[in-house]
Amino acid sequence: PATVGLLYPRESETREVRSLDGMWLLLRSNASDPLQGIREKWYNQSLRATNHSTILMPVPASYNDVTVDQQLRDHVGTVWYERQFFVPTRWRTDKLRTWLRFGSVHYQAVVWINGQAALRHNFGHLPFEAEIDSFVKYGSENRITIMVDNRLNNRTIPQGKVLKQANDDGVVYVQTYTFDFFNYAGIHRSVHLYTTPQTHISDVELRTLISINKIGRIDYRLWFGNEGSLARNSNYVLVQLRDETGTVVAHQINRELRNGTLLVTNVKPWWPYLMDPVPGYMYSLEFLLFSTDESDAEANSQLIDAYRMPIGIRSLSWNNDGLYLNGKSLYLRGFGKHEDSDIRGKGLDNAMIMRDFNLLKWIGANAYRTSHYPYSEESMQFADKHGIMIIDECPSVNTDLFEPQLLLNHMSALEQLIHRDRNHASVIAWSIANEPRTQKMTAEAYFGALTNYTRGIAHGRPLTAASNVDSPSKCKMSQFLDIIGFNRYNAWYHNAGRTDMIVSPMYEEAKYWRERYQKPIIVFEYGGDTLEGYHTLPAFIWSEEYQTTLFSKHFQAFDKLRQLKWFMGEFVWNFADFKTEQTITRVGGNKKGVFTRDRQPKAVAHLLRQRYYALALKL
Ligand code: GCB
Repeated sequence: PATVGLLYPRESETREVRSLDGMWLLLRSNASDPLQGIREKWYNQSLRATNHSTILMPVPASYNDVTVDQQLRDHVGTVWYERQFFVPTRWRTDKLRTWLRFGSVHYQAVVWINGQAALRHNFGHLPFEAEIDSFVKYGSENRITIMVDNRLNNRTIPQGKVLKQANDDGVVYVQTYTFDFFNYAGIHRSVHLYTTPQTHISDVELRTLISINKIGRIDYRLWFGNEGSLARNSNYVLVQLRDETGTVVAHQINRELRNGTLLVTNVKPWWPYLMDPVPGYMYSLEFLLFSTDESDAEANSQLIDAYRMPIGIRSLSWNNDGLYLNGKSLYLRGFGKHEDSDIRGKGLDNAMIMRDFNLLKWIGANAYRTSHYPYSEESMQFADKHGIMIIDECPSVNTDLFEPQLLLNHMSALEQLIHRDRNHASVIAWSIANEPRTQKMTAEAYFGALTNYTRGIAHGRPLTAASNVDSPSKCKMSQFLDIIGFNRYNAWYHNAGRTDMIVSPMYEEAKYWRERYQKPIIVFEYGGDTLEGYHTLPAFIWSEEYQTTLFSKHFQAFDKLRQLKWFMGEFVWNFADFKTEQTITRVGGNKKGVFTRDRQPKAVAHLLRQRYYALALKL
């Protein structure tokens, strides 16, 4: 679909990319009147020209924690953003197409260019774009206006409920939700303006494989904008693979234009961190679209479009006992994470991403789950580059009230996620949901249909999900999955304080899931809230000692489970502390982090580091 941003915008000799990040204007609509801006037609003029007061707001960032205004932090409904931009006349004279792309906006976005509705999108955490040539004024100033609506209802992914409540000032709308992270909103990731030629490469799909004799195989498929102008005898694509030094190691001239296969001898496979001295080896794959003069073939070729992308070459396979990368069985040492930090909320921050990857490597992890929504494209590129494997989760969390419109939206969220991330070497599985209410009867038909659909577009990856039903036999979803994941909080939500009740329940439960479904088993969440600097001896809940004891007991269970070939990995909840909605069970947010919210280690980090390195190096 035209509104789904597919290829990451990259500069080349035929493409320009401009950033629209920076300071935008923000205007909050009346809390009791989310459609105020539509009625008053705020898109028709600058927000400054309305008689409401605007503030400056950085993009990318969540708007909630930037100001000291409680109403903005807790706002339910719409806010409007605006900025000006220029489009050079040259883009028209050169007959370029102009695209506007949002990395993500949470949750619903409607975009106007110079007062004309240009695009809309309905999910957080996923990119969207549109061609905007017909809306822009070349060689002069343009205005972009966007309405962002953060309301979640029983058909959004994830679900929520907006309640109308009486308060001291009259009535107020309150957003409620059952998931355990703050519903940050705003323009969360970068905004780009970019160009392509009229005829251009519009989408790329890759699959890679490594055969025993060190031959790498890349199967690719291409799509083009303005496809009708291309013909077999007057166009071709030069496909070149370059290694990290820039040397062309494989190339091909493709006159079929659509599909092709590239073979690489002596390939350097993509390996996860600590599985090889050179993890995350990335080649660059280059697609050069040419037009030729029929009379003399390639000699007079003209370059039409050039697109280059990083690519890691590896094989991925699975069976009922495990997941295999380049033929080697994987044991995942990982985390559930969040995109969350002070002030910027869920706003993209490359320094934070870099810090997180440095910590992941410091601690010896090799994987994380993008709990509970797709993470930034930039972080996916980092994961490729650092050899960190990704369980890629769609934004469905605590799904309830399984009904047809929700199912369609859930399918769409998965389609958009897979479409965006299918070419990443780091992605080893799709997680279709976190803790849906799968004990309900209606969950069975829902997940049957959802997995059936997703399997058709899964692009060589297994399907998984995180279940938390208390008994495997009651889960109406797991029967449809390739890898069974479960979340369990022994000595926290179950038997708080009882670190003597971890090893056996964890071991027995994993075996129970296995017996029931005969699939590989992974623990996606375990942990306990811990206030950094709070020490108790003997260990007491919320102390650093308690977290350390709780982890070490889990390690005993995992070590027993590792003797069984189907046990695939252990993911801590959580990598770092993160913000939640206000509740009496959360002091300043969820504190189950191994790192604090500002990414410094708690005591348990050192213990986990010993374990993860020992596992990696098979000590
Ligand atoms: C869970 C959820 C996660 C929560 C966590 C907790 O099971 O999947 O989103 O943050 O428990 O700490 O309660």
